[in-house]
Amino acid sequence: MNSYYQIIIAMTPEQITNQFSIDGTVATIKPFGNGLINTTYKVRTSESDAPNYLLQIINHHIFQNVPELTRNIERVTSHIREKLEAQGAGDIDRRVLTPVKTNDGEGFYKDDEGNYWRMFLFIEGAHSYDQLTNVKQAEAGGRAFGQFQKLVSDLPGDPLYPVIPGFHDTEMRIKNFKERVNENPVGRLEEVQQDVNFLLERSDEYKKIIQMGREGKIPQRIVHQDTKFNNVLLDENDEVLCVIDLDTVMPGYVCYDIGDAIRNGANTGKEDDPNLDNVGIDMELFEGFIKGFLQETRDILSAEEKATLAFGAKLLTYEQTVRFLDDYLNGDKYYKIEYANHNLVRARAQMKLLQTMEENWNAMQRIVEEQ
Ligand code: ADP
Ligand code: GN1
Ligand code: MG
Repeated sequence: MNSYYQIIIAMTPEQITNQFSIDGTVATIKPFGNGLINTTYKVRTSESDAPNYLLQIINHHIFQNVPELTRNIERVTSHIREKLEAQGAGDIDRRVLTPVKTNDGEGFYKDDEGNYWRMFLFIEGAHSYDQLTNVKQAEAGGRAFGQFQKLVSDLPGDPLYPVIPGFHDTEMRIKNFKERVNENPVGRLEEVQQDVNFLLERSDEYKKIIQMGREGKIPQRIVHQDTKFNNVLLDENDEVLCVIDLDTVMPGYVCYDIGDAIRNGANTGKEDDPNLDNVGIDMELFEGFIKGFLQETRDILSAEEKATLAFGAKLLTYEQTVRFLDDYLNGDKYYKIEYANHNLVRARAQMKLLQTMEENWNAMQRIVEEQ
């Protein structure tokens, strides 16, 4: 099987944009952003009064039910828009993603090669960062996902469709990982046996959240589930505009969102840092994320949920280590890679981050308790 991110595009970019109901004339279409899953382009129009657009190929190997995925995003974005309108908020086109329909009124266009395309209004004057540089940004990141949580907490109607079933179900991730280790499909196990042991020694500890959910101790909520800092758009003054990349918005537990935000954002190094000396939990950024998140969500979280927030950071870092190593053992099918052992470098950087969280565990818990 080929990798999930390899695509064949036979149509010209203009033939694609012609399928969508857009204003203005397309001037340029250029690759955009640093996502690991979808393929993204910025579409500029020539007229000064016509908007620019964001064009994406949805990775349908990963998101296998694109119609339901699209319906989730339509429900979530229109609910947020209605709430912002009711609150009298200004600048709404920059405060929530606006999906663009095809000429047939659909939310996506499927080409003859089987690629699923979609468009959003391009949010102007916004930027996202791959890495944070200060505590103000960490608080903004925490607030962004806290606000999102509040905005979607009263979404009416049926539960959202589980686009990737068990996305953060650690029990299932561990089960799949053990199977991959046993199968050793591309013969890479020997080289990573110590890393595998490190993860499996901890497997029971990280089943806790799924077990608490099953026992009814914490509620399922609508959560974002992919809370990387480059999925937050900020304005010129680094104030929050909105969160984007809504593909994984579905039922889950609240600690997933703050946990993944900290995993990604409160690291002194990069997610794929080859120099492990750079990698570690930055406790000031950790505190910033927790503070910003609780500012927005204090009133809606139960005491039990609040008590899971610091654990969420360890949990999502553990899970991400498992996911990167699993993909490495599987021959690099899921994540886009830039060089041969990129997934192994990523896994080891995440493992180092987890070790530093374990070392700082008491302080992490205290920070949450003091908020
Ligand atoms: P992926 O799932 O591959 O991460 P994203 O939806 O996050 O894809 O998009 C990739 C990048 O494009 C984001 O990190 C952000 O910088 C930028 N981006 C996404 N949507 C918009 C938008 N509507 N307006 C402006 N920039 C956007
Ligand atoms: C992927 O799409 P992107 O780059 O925001 C992944 C996340 C991982 C992240 C690691 C659908 O996020 O779960 O945490 O890479 N998204 C999916 O960088 O698997
Ligand atoms: Mg993204």
